[in-house]
Amino acid sequence: MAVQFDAVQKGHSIEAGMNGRPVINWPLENQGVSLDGIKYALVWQVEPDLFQKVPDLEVIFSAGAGVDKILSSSSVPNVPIVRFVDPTLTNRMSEWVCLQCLMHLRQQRQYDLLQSKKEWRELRQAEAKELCVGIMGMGVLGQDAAKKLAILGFEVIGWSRSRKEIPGIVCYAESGMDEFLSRTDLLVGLLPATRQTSGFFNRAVFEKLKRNPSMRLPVFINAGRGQSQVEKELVECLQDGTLGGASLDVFETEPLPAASQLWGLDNVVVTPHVAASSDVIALGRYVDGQIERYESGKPLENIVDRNAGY
Ligand code: NDP
Ligand code: OXD
Repeated sequence: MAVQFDAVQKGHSIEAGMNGRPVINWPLENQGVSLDGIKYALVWQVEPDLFQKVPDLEVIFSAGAGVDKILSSSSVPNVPIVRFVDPTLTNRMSEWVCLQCLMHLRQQRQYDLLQSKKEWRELRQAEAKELCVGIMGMGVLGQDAAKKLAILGFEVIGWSRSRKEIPGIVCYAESGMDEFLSRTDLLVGLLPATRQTSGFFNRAVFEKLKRNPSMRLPVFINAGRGQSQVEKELVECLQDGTLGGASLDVFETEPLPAASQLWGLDNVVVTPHVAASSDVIALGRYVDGQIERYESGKPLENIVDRNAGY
């Protein structure tokens, strides 16, 4: 029996993917029901005392790829936490990242402005191969986006804690950060929210990016977590030309407050944390598959490293 706490999108049911496995939706349907004997929980947002109500829990499944909300709960028990890794999510993220890189390459925001003024004017057109996309966070999502951006013709480089070996993509580890930034026109953030990444994307980082005065560059594109960006400095950098533009799917505070200046800057794309929403049926199928593995004695996959925080 799996308990799904809050991972349902309205109108969709996780059960459709779960191969007949019984599911309790909590707390919507079962307030007051005992959760003794429940072994599996599927969670996204976590109430502070949630896990205390499930004494027999053996595995926690995250309804998303990120687990920061789960790890920030003070009551999280010492059981494996499995994050969601699935082609449906990975493909969606790569679509969003490629879309944003192409929008900035093709200066779509400026053409939108020209259209609003009924102005017929051609802007200088760079080719993808003239721009370097630097991806910070070369995990499941970063690597897939990197490969797809390379197919589109961009020069792609990557940076992560441990250096990766990916044909055709120059990869850096932590110590190579300054060189990585100095080569980057389009900076893509796909980092998890951890103690180490908190406030990471700040003025000091943006100032180290490659300068390219012929286009509105460099550009910051973030779909990792809002906690990794310092929005006050980001806004200032967008206003003083340190950054030529941004595409943001994640924010320090979500929903993005109406008072945020990010809503109104003309070269900033704002999307409401939808770059790669979890597909509910795929999520059900994934959790069912992992439970089947666990119950047949095989190791669970994509277990979170609690010390690293992702
Ligand atoms: P992974 O765990 O596969 O990858 C994380 C990457 O970040 C790894 O390459 C890791 O390095 C790197 N990393 C972590 N901490 C540091 C650090 N301090 N310094 C340098 N590199 C670091 O995660 P995913 O690719 O699956 O997902 C990434 C994040 O994307 C999620 O944690 C989530 O926050 C976000 N996300 C956002 C969504 C959205 O809709 N906006 C949807 C899904 C996910 P190493 O490889 O060495 O471990
Ligand atoms: C995730 C997300 O982590 O949607 O999966 O943010």
